[in-house]
Amino acid sequence: MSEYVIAVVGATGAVGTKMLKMLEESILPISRVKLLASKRSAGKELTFKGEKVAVEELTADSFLGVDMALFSAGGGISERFVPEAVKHGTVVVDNTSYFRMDPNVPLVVPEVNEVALMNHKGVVACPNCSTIQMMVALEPIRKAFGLTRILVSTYQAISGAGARAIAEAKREFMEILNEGVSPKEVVAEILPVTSDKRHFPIAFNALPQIDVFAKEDYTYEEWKMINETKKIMEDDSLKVSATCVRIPVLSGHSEAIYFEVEKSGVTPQEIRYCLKKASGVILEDDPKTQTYPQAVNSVGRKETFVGRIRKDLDEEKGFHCWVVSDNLLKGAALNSVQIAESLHRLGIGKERKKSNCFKES
Ligand code: NAP
Ligand code: 12T
Repeated sequence: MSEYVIAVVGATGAVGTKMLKMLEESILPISRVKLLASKRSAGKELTFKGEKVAVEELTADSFLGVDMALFSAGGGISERFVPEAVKHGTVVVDNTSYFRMDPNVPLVVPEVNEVALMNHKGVVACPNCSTIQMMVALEPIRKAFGLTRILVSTYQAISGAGARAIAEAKREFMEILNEGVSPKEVVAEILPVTSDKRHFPIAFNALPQIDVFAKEDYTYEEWKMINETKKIMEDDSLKVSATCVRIPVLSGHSEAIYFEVEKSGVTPQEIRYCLKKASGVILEDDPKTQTYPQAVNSVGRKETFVGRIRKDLDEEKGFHCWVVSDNLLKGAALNSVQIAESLHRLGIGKERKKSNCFKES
C-alpha cells in the first residue's frame, strides 16, 4: 500500500500538537511525519508513535517529497507557504481562515460534504471550529426537514486562541485566586485578539469579541460562521446570524442554536431521532435526569454532543438546541485529519498534477 509523508505546519502549537495525536490514531498509512514550525522551535523534539521527531524550521523548500501537509500556523503563514507546498505537488489541508472562501478551494466537514473534495486543486480548507460543530449537528436536520434560518450564540473556549492565550488565562486565574488581585486589575496582553489595540482579562469574564471587528459591526469570527455555513450547506438563501463569545473554559466550545426548519409539524422527538442516527453526533438530551452536553465532558472526545432540543414557544418551525464539541479536535485537528483520510480513501491524496488553484497549466 502506498504510504504518505505528511508535514504538520505549526506542529508545536495548540492545534498542531493535537494534529500529531490525531495522526497517531489515524488509519492513514504514514511512512514519515515532518514537523515544521518557526525558527524558535527548530531542534525541539516531539514524539510520534513512540519515536522522537525533531522540529524543523519552515522554509519554501520544506515540502520536497511531502505528499500531504496540514497547515495550522496562522493565515499569514498559509498565504506565504501553501503556494510553495502546492508547487511541490503536496496536497494541502489548511486549517486557517485564509483560503476558506476561495471558490477554487473546497471547505469540508467530511460527515457533511465529503464529495466536495473531488474538485480539489491542491488545497482543501478546514472550516472554523465553531462552524464545524454546528454543521455536524444541523446537516442531518437540514437533510431531513430542510433549514431556512440559523441564529447562533457561541460560548468559546480559550484554547481556540492558541497556546499563549491558554497561558495568559491560567496566569490571570492564579493572580486572582492566589494573590487576591481583582479580576478587573489583572493585566491582559493576548485576549481577545493579540493584534487588536485593547486587551481584557478572560478570568471570571465573558468577552463578546473573537477575532477582529469587520463589516456591519460583526466580528470576523461571526462572519466566518455566517459565510462558511452558506458555503458548506451550498445555500446562499439560508439566513444565518451569529454572536461569538469567549468564556473562561479551557477546551470545548458550546453553542446555543436557534434554527427554523422548512417542513411544518416537525416535533422535537423527530429531531432527536434524526440526530441519534447521525454520524459524529452523540445525543445527550434528557431533562428528567439533567442530561445535556457539557464542555468538560467533550474534552478529548471526537464527537459533537447535542441536547436541550426543544420547540420555540412562538415560531411553529423554530427549535432550540445546545451543541458542544472539543474545539481542538473536531473543531480543528481531527477534522483536518479526517479530510486527509477522506482524500486517501477517495484516491486523491497524492496529486502530482500540473494544474492547481494557483496556476492553471
Ligand atoms: P498557537 O498555539 O499559537 O501555535 C502556532 C503555531 O504556528 C506554532 O507551531 C508556531 O511555531 C507556528 N508558527 C508561528 N509563526 C511561525 C512562522 N513564522 N513560521 C512557522 N511556523 C510558525 O496557535 P494554534 O491555536 O495552534 O493555531 C494555529 C492556527 O490554526 C491559527 O492561527 C488559526 O489560523 C488556525 N486555527 C484554526 C482553528 C479552526 O477553527 N479550524 C482553530 C484554531 C486555530 P512556534 O512554536 O515555533 O512559534
Ligand atoms: N481567531 O482559524 O480565536 O478561523 O478562537 C479559529 C479560532 C480563528 C480560525 C479563536 C480564531 C480561527 C479562533
